[in-house]
Amino acid sequence: MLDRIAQLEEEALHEIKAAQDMEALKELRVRYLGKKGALTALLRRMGELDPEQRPAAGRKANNLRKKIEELLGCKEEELREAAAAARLEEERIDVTLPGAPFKLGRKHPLTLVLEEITAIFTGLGFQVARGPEIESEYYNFEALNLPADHPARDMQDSFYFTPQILLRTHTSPVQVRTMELTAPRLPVRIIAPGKVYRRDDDATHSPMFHQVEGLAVDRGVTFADLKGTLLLFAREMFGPEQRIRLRPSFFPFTEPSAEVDIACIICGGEGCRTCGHSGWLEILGCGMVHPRVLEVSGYDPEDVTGFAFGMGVERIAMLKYGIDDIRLLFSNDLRFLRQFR
Ligand code: 2U9
Repeated sequence: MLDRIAQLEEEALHEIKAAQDMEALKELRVRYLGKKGALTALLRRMGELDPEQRPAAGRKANNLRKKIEELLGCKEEELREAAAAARLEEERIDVTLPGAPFKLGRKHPLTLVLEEITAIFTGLGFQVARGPEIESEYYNFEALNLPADHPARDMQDSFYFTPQILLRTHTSPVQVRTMELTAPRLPVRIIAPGKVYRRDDDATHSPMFHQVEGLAVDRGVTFADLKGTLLLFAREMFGPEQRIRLRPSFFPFTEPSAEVDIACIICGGEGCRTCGHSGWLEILGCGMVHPRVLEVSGYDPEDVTGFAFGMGVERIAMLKYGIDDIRLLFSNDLRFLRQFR
């Protein structure tokens, strides 16, 4: 009997060690420990032994059962780990491989131009001011010296919510609001970039477009300061050799007023189709802030003066990049948009 136990032990150890998978282990468990298993059969035959041999044989057989159970458990664990490791190896990710290419977007040409204009003026000490796109007729017209019978006030020319509330037609209300908050402190040096709205729609006009307006108020600000500032702007924007020309004009909110041209960037001033054979291209309007506008905004026109200017961002972008239809800027055609960096 003891020999048989020793033999079973050797067999079981060997077979468990050699088992390749869970299926084989299961089969071994049944073969040794199952109801009809070898060890079970052996235990049943204990009765055949002499009574004095039984305890020792029984202990041995029970120890072997425990040992086999332990070995099966260990082997099971071992097989499970090996299977998991194999699966990991199979699914291994090479983190050093280059990633899937990521398509970078780019800035809209209007954003590029707006940022460029902003950088030029912030470099001169102007601060960026903002305000609402839905405005009152007071800030949009009244405070800016646009009388009630001015054509810009016509229902046909602006977008009204009510007779008192409309989409701003320029960013000038921002400067009025800023002066109200700032007065009587000096100086005021701000630019107001943003969207504006007018009932216009053709190759060079869009019902929504962008302006950058500027305002400088202080004691002793002159027309020469205005001209110098705009010459510097033109040279930063269109090249260091740029020349500008000022022509008298009229705006209700400035006096005197002027329109500013640069030498044609296509022909250099020779005359071509782009400049209508004049050699000059209009880029912005400007003037000295009207005393009434200073006054309603909280400044004493006897004490301070100011200059102001306004430009359409779309117009600057169209000139700079040679774009002939404003609608290209708003139609989201990637073939067009991809050209700008
Ligand atoms: C305040 C006082 C004065 C802003 C100015 C212009 C001249 C001008 C146009 C350019 C093309 C509008 O986009 S456009 O159609 N603007 O010519 N704008 S002076 O003057 C101001 C603004 C605010 C308080």
